[in-house]
Amino acid sequence: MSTQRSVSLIGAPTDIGAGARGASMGPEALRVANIGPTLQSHGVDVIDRGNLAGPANPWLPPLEGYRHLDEVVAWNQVVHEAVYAELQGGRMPILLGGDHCLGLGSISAVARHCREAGKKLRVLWLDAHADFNTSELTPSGNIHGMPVACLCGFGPKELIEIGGKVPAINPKWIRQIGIRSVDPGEKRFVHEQELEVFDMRYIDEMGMRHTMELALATLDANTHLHVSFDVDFLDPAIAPGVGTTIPGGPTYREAQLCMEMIADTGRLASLDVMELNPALDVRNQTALLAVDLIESLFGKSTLMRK
Ligand SMILES: [Mn+2]
Repeated sequence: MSTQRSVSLIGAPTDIGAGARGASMGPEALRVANIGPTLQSHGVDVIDRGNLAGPANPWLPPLEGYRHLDEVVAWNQVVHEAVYAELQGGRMPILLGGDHCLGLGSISAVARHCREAGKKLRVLWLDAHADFNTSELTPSGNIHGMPVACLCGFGPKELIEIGGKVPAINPKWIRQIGIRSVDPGEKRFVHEQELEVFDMRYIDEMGMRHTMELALATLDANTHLHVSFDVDFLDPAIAPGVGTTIPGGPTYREAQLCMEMIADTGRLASLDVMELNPALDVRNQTALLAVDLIESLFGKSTLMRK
């Protein structure tokens, strides 16, 4: 069993859904950190599709609970089409974000592909935040805090309908890992919708190994595994280059174990690498770390395993 060996890199250079500027530079920072050649060195066939294009960031205040809604819709549509096209072509899309609002375009495309191919879908959401806000619950109006809610059918019509089925996914297909910052109203909604959340308290008490065993349980040969990796998942001590750092995230070793256990399933079929913000990084260290972790997702292992 091995992870797909044909990969397409898709850059989405925008910070349209974020509360800080700079994630628009994420794709280039990942390229500077050698994401393509690094995957190639593990025998992966890599095509870099370059960057998608979409509207500029007008940097306006929220309107009726949403910031930049029209532009967020436009970006998610192009992301959806690009990710869907790669899956149809039998390649694994790796979305280089870009802020996490684009997880909607990406995962709605994955869900559409799975519906048509008769596959089951499991989504691992690695993040400090649940990203389960709605316009009524959000304190900020930043849509990068809403993609999971939108995927589950809660959000503006133009967004939740991307992909042609509402809801795009069932909350039962999601496992959230690393969560440590949830707004009060959002917390109630997470419980109401019965999202399966392995928060940092759970990881502290039970360990990353047990967490990942549960998050990856019941995958079978017909399961498409999608990983949506928000770089703010990581502890800010090792990953300063994000706009929404929250203390108390997974350490380097915990993050590696998380990625290695995903790799061991052999089921990884699509990936988002989101919220990397080079404007806040230190000598590209967060991009280099992200690439190091992605290598582990593709089966780089420490020396004792053959
Ligand atoms: Mn996120």
